[in-house]
Amino acid sequence: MFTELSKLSFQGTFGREYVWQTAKKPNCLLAGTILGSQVLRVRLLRSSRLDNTRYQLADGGAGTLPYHSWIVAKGDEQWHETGQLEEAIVRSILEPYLQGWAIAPDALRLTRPLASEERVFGLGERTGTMNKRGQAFPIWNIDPHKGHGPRTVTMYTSIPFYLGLTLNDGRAHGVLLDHTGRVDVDMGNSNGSAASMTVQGDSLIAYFFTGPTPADVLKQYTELTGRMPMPPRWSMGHHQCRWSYLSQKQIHQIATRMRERNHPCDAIWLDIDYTDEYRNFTWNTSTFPDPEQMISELHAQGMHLVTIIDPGTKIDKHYAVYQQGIEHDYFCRFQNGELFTGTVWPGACVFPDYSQSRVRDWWGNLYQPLLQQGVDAMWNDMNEPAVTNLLVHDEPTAETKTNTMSDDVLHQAGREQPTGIDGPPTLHKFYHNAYGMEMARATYEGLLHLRPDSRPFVLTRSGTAGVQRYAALWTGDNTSQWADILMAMPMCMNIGMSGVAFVGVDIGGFWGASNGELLVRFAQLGALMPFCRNHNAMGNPDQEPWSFGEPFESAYRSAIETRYRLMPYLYTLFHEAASSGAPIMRPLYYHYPQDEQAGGVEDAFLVGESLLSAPIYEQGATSRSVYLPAGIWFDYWTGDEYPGGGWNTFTAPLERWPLFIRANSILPSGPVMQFVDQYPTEPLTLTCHMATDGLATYTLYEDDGNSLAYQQGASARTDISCRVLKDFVTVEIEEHFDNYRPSREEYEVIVHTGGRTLQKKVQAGQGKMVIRL
Ligand code: MIG
Repeated sequence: MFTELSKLSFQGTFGREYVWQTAKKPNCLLAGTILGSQVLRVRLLRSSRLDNTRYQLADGGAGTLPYHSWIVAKGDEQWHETGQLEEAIVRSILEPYLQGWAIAPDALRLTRPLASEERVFGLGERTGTMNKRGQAFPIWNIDPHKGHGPRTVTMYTSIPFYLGLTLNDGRAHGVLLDHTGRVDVDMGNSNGSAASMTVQGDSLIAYFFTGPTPADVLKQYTELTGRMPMPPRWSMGHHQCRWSYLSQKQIHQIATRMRERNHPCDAIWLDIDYTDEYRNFTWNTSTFPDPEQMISELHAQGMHLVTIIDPGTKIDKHYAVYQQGIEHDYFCRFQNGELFTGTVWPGACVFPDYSQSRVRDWWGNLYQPLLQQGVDAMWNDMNEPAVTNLLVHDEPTAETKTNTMSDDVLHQAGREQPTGIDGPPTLHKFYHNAYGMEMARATYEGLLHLRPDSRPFVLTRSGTAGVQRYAALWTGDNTSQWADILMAMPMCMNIGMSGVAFVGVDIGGFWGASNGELLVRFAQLGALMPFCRNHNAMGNPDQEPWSFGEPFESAYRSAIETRYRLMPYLYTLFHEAASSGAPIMRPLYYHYPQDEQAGGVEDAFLVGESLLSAPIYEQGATSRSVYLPAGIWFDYWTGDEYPGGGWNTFTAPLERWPLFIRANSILPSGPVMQFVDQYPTEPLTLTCHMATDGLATYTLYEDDGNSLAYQQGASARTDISCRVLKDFVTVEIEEHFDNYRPSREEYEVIVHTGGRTLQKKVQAGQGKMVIRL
């Protein structure tokens, strides 16, 4: 039974917060504040006292809020914009957000109105339709038994953030609950005009982002929860993974085949079977007798190696990681002090308590031997955490709370220093969704510490709001079936709209047998997803690019070659995500928020602002219908022009899929390479697709692709513009090289306009160039 808070009386300001109290018992407080000019926070406390102990932020910096947060990365003292607003004004801004708070004996709830035209996006990794309006589900990370389908209620990564978009006026706003326990979300399911989010416990903290565009909401949301740091360029290439490549010899064969058969590839991945009976940080020395030799051969081929590490630590008194963890008390325990154990691949396991910074530091340093042997990056799996002995009995549609750690494990966090860096000890029940993210954080911070001059690359399966600060995300165990190509699009678009730009699905599908046609269509989807990795489960037929012969092998290759050609464009988009939180893979409404039709498109996506990809997701299909928003669009393959603002059917023989370029845009591209850093991008091609009377501008971002120097501004920005006015076509290039100079001799400028193609080569490095074509 929930009682809505009413009869609020204003108590005054305490620090930055404006505090209201309920008149009746039970006494509660609502404390609100404005951060920046478009971010607000209101928190409900089941208490008549405002707790004002300081806390520490996820990035280790000091904050001024009186509570601890795993999600938030920017403390109150770092928001400057509001200045000196008058008290009465602040109160009037906050007042609309004081409605809809309710309390029950063991739960708290926030209810926000849903406008009649409002659609609901975001909410992290979920199957089903992109618009979540009308649905109810829990936010609770689990490993769904045997993959996921349209009815899976919750998955590995859930994010308590939604973006509301009213299509009639194109306005967007966002709501985040700063909560890592279970959240029961109801987006207009039980009451069509209300969105509610319910948590257990004594405190409910919500942030509101005022938009008004989808891009503004993402900017505001990621200013609070953090942004992806630039990953190494090689991680944007094509990856080949398998559960499992079983030997050093096999790794050598796969890498060599990639090169011999000209399949661009930047990394090979080792799944759990490289280890000594699933002990983390060990090798099976009979199948991998000389990892260093293996890795140096890979490096000589321009390949990288990524290894998997799970949290489950084998209980084995002869195993050093177990010994150290026991000696220093690094593993999770119940409140009564008993160790939490669960069965995973190695058999009975204990689990590191990543809520403690001393445990994260320890775990981070455990990667040292692997890095010394040359391993390039890490893959964290099973970090919901998944406990498989329970998984067997799990019925994911009915039960979402099993197959993971027990609610009453007590994470020690800051232990006897609750106001220190990690905050106070927390029950698993309230920490659960942060477990995977904090493991990824331990990995990311460990890699950064051990290799301070290189950008870490970490892939995680589990996470929550803010995980983008530490890792890229893949969507776990999909299936080799047509429905999964379609399902990937709304899922990944919503993940991108939840602040996690670096995302992808297993190309070819994980469970079940793939086939040539399905694999090719999967590769065409993955070719323009931010993360591009082929992965397959044990026991299935092989699905490497060559596995099904011709014509599939060539079609796979050409999809991936398209990605490599567009690498300058993708790289610039990664930088945009790192600096403003913009997704790379974008729903159409992101750029066309007032377009009713665009708002409903779930089977196509924008890559940045200029490309629209519409993968094939039906067996045997050689055409499909595509919605093109208003404007003119150019077919990527043929250069044909199409008017937007409606649906059209486009052909798609096996080796192609519908892919379009928006008119009045500039697309940078380079030659195909076998791995991203094989050569400098030479020549850099700037293709301008222009209306007969048009203007396009673009800024290309480049840097060294691997070091952290970009954080000190070592980068190249090249401003390009193209103007077409009847017969006059002018392209301007202006280079800004700031402690980084791309090695380049020339630009190739191509302009498509009014059925003509104009072309010129220009010497690079002249600073500013005006080119008339
Ligand atoms: O229970 O490590 O999602 O990508 O290949 C399966 C084996 C455990 C699940 C991951 C998958 C990986 C597999 N893992």
